[in-house]
Amino acid sequence: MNRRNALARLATVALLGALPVSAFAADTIKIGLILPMTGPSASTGRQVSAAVALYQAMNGKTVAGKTVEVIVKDDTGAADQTKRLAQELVVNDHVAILAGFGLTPLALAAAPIATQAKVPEIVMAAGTAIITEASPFIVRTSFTLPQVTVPAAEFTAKSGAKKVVTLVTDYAPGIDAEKAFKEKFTAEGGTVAAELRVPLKNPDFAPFLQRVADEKPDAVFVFVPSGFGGLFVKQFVERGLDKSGIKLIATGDVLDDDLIDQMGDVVLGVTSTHHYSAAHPSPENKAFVAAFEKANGGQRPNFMAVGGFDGMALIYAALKKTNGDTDGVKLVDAMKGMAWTSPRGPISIDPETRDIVQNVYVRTVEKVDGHLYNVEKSAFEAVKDPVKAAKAKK
Ligand code: VNL
Repeated sequence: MNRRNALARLATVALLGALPVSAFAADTIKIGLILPMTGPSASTGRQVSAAVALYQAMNGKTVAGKTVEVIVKDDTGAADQTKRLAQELVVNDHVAILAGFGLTPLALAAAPIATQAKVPEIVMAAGTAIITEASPFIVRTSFTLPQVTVPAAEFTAKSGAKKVVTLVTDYAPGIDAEKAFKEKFTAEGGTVAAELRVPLKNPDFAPFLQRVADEKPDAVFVFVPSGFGGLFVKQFVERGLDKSGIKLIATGDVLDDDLIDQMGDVVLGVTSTHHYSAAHPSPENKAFVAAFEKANGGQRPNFMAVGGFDGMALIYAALKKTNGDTDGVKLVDAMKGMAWTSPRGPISIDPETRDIVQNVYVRTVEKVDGHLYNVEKSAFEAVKDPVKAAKAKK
């Protein structure tokens, strides 16, 4: 550590309000993995942490001659906890990297810590477009809602639907999806007749589904976060909407691989758009799914798992490139422009925005060997987050 770095670190420690402790153990690189391991989004924590563990089981725990140690912390889905844990991990545990972040408010809560401490924040799960703008140390391996929603709006318009109702969970990623859908669908000549927002906490979809039925649109476009799709589909069926002639079109969050096989045949034929399906037909994905299922009692990996797996791939590749140097600026620089083949297909990190560039697939629910899967039918290739792409053009 040179003098300037040492001073910067002391200043950071002072800022964060803690006592300076011993210097880094140079042969161990620590990653603080902050996730909702309990609470309503526990499935996301379980998927991401299992995939991170699988990455290390498949690729070893050593990079550039150093041992990579992952410290998992449960923020229960509460942003004040995320912030406190990020601070503790930086100050007390001297983590070189913060990772995880199951929901948008949690990713945003850690951003000031990443900036102050100059520690990379790898967002493996959350999906609101603006997240990467909250700190120059944020790099994302999940997706953005506008990225997967614009193709859904295009598909909906091409399918001949003229009048649509949108139904989203009422927080940042839902609003992102609602806006992206409306902008693209109206540009294609369609009309959005109603924009319905369902509370994030303890959602009851019934009154909103009644509104959908009353509007009699050609289709309903839906986003709910991972873990909530089962309840949505159950209430959709209870209200008889599966027999109403109103076409269901969703982001892949709704037909999550974690839950889809329990949803029943009512979802057969439903179209969604997303960046990952466990049915993605590539050798990389077949190996990933088989290893994940083997390590997790048959549990299928979902898009959250792939975000965690690729986040680790990115961290390992960056550490290789810096030859084990954990300087945050050097690590983020190493990550910019990185490109590789993920279980989801080809991906890269946009060097301008630090956001992920990836294929977005149009999928239909089908039965494969007696189980429900989102089977990919076509792809929009190398899609950037459209919100930041539009800003860059101005
Ligand atoms: C978010 C976006 C969370 C999409 C999700 O599941 C999801 C988020 C927990 O940004 O909060 O499927």
